[in-house]
Amino acid sequence: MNDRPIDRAGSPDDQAYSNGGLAVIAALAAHGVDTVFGIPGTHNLEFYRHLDRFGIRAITPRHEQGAGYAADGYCVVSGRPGVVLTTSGPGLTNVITAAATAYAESRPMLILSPGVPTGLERADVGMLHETKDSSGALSHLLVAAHRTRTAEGAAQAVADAFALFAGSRPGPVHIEVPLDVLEGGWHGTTAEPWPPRPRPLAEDAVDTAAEALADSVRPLIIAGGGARAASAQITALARILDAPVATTANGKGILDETDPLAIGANVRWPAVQQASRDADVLLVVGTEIADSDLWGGLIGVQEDSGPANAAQTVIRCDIDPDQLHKNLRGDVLVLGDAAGFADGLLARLSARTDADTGAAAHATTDAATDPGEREDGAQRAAALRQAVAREFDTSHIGARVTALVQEAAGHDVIVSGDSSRVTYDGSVHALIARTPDQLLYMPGYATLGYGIPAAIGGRLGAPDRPVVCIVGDGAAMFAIQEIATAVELALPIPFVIVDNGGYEEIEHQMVERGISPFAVRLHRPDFALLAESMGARGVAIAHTDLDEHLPAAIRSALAADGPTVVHVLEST
Ligand SMILES: Cc1ncc(C[n+]2csc(CCOP(=O)(O)OP(=O)(O)O)c2C)c(N)n1
Ligand SMILES: [Mg+2]
Repeated sequence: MNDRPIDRAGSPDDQAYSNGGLAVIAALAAHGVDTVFGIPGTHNLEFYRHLDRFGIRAITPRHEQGAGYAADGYCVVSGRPGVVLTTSGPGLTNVITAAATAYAESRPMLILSPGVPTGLERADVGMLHETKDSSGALSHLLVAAHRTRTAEGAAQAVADAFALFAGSRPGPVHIEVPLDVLEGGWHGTTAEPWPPRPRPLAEDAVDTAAEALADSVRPLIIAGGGARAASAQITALARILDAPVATTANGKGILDETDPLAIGANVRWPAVQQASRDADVLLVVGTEIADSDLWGGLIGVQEDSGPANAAQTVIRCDIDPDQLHKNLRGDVLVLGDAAGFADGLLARLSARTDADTGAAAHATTDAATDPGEREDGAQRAAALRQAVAREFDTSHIGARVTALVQEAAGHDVIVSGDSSRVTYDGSVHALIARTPDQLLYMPGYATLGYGIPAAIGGRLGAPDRPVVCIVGDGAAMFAIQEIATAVELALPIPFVIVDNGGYEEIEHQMVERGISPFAVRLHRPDFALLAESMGARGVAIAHTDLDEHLPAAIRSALAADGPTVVHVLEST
């Protein structure tokens, strides 16, 4: 059935349109939302009606999954939750994979949709877009899914979602506004402004953590996506402790990767995992240290490793109490926001340093806290970087393309990637991030079709920064239609598609299992021509000509008045 108009209550005057849609959009505006990603449909127009009045920009991707990933890219770059507006039924179910990605990566995403009218829940009457129980389905996949009963309740649900994003482990939230509520009257006022205060820290746990760190000889810091907003504090902590810092992929750039203490987003490599066991104090901030980051390895001294266990103190900080215990025991557990925790540690450690300096002047320094005993952090980090360099194949096309892109686009380039080898065997390690917003990626959910829309959202979130998408051919075909969105928005994004003729990683896995490869070699579209058909520029470069042609192609794409698809052809 095609979308068809529905009876709409109200007259053209503003008062008549003071409806549930207004309650929700006013609440978004009150929480600082100025951009929403979504596709309009018959049922969600009473959301759309009010956007302009609040100066909220509507971005229209070509598929709701693209809307979700663009919202995610926007969020990572801008630091503000991504908001997605779908219609009921298929619009909502189309965004589910992006929402599940936001859940896996702990990133805030607010999804708003209409739902069947009150009283028609599970009625199965054949209404347009009718879905058996959409908010029931989403409640199983998201952090929270609310089906509201009133316009006031819908506005409150928006405020609650922002409170959750600011005060808990972030993730996706869905608010379903029944059609009768969306289109029915509302006489309320706007919601509380964002953000609310972070939760207070347990001071005694911070004391214990500071003491352990002050006495440490070989400290190591592991920072994850939950510490992205604490980059300045983690940097200061690394300095005061002379401690090397390794990050997960989602934490990439928390410590400038050119810093002498930086090990990079390299927790996957055995040398770094061994260093995590050799450390006497391991400080783990904002990460569950997930297997999707460790590739089957382990971080830290595990419970069953015998006597060595006693030799290591593990300090963990997370905003989610459940995360504090995942994948590695913790000896000192700090529930709270990473920046607040790191500030608390810094205050205590610098007070101790001052006291020690004073004591040293009187020749009474306690040997156990003598910073002279601590191993040289920069030397340890340099040795680890060298060990990683031996393990990481810099000749892989993903590493080469990433290095050439960064050389051409500048050190502050934002790179979006996908579940392609060019990303996880390339950009994750080869990109040299100075700040924690330079890699748009989803290592946990590892879905295909993220990179193209995420780059669009990223560029919208940082209009003055160079944003480059680098993805495989398989990943590109999951979201190629979003090139048309970038054309409409006139975004000068180079979309580099590294084409190896199919699902190479899966082909390798088939070979490893003794399966003769099939279903993985794919027809190779002419991506440059396809781009041109959508109004973008298209360039093709043979992999043998990368050094010669890729930097110039990237530079001219970044200076263009719209997107460019750069088709890099590998021989197969
Ligand atoms: C939505 C989704 N479907 C299937 C997969 C399984 N999968 C993982 S990698 C991959 C191949 C991706 O191809 P491409 O982007 O060209 O990267 P390549 O492996 O060739 O480097 C596939 C099919 C997935 N991760 N996500
Ligand atoms: Mg491929």
